[in-house]
Amino acid sequence: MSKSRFTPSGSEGGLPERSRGTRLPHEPDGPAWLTVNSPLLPDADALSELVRDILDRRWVTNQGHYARELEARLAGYLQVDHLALITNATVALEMSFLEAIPDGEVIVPAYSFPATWNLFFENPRFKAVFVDIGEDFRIDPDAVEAAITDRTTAIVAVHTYGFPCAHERLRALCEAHGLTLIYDAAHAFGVQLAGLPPVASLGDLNIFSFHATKVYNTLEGGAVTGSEALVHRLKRRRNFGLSSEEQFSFGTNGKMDELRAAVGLLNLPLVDDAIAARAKVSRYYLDALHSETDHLQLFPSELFPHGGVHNHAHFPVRVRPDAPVDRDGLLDALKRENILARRYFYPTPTTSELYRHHVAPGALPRTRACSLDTLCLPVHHRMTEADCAHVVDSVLAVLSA
Ligand code: T4K
Repeated sequence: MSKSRFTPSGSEGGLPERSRGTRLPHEPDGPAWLTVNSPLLPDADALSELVRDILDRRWVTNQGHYARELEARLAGYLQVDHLALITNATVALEMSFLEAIPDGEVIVPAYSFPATWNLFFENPRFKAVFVDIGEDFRIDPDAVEAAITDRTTAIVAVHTYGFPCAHERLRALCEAHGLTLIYDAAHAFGVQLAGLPPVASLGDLNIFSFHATKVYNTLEGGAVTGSEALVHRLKRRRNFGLSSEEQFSFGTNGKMDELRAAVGLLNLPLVDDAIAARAKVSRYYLDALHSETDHLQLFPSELFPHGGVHNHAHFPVRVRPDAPVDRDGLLDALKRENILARRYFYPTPTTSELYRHHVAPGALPRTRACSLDTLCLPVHHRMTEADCAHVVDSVLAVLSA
């Protein structure tokens, strides 16, 4: 019996088997789940060979052979001249904010992962000004414009789910008001919109996550792209601020070790096939769920942008108010079928006690709505057609109840 995967070389015909699923670390003897994501991993023998070489060299971190090689190859893949590899995207964001944003107010969407804004609350140099998103999850440029004051120093925008922001509007606002533009591109590896430069070269700085749950990963990891001068300063900052044995400025430890760089090098040639496999999952869902648009809002033109390249990092759906269940009802029903969808992003500052002093009651209505009605369905390169059918059948069973 064939066990085809959604890989370019695999046969797609007749897919009776489901993939084996994932056991969660806190449920070692529990069921295998069809998870929202699954890490892209290299061949074990190929990795062992690189691990042996790293051990032979006895140089295991601090800009070693593999980290330098990966930095060069990623710059090529993302079509930029300057890239710094960082230990994870959270540290990369924090370093970028400290290095590139003057003291003042920073406009940032409340609909994101806490890594996007946490530093602004813990560092007195900054004040976060939350703004709302549009119906398509991306920061609303009109809300940004309305939030600019003479204390504003930067806009931090997020290419949520890999859907690129309204870049031309944001860039024009930054130029008009002298602001720094930083993109949290954690979800946007390899994305490109028709008529625009690659996503890695849109912002003054662009931060990517290479966490295991991302389209491309180094287990944990991240990178920053930007101008030669800024990337140079960030390379110094990731090494405690040291520029020589005797000279230092402010910094942290943001380096990537050789083992993770080796994983990254082996994963890079696999990523295009993985994205193609993800695209097939998206296409399957869109085709199978399009008759349910009274109950679910889908995002076909964001997932398959005309003339552009998307990476299928996530497959978000919004559960409409007149659906027979709400978002959490759908989440629970899928769990009963061993499908682990995720509420990215929930909570947000509109639904979390922690930020109650920073969000006025009733403010940011679209952020609040999306955090309560959005669910990300499983999408990853290991899913079989039978996995997709299981998800779709489970969703339809709930919606037609
Ligand atoms: N900016 C944005 C917009 C972000 O979304 C993120 C992170 C960041 C910045 C910061 O990036 P990093 O500092 O992490 O580089 C995950 C990730 O940990 C996080 O990276 C990600 N965004 C966030 C949206 O999701 P959880 O709590 O959902 O992860 P977890 O452990 O529940 O994993 C999700 C699913 O993935 C599991 O159900 C199964 C699968 N999985 C996960 C891991 C770790 C595996 O199959 N194998 C694994 O090893 O946070």
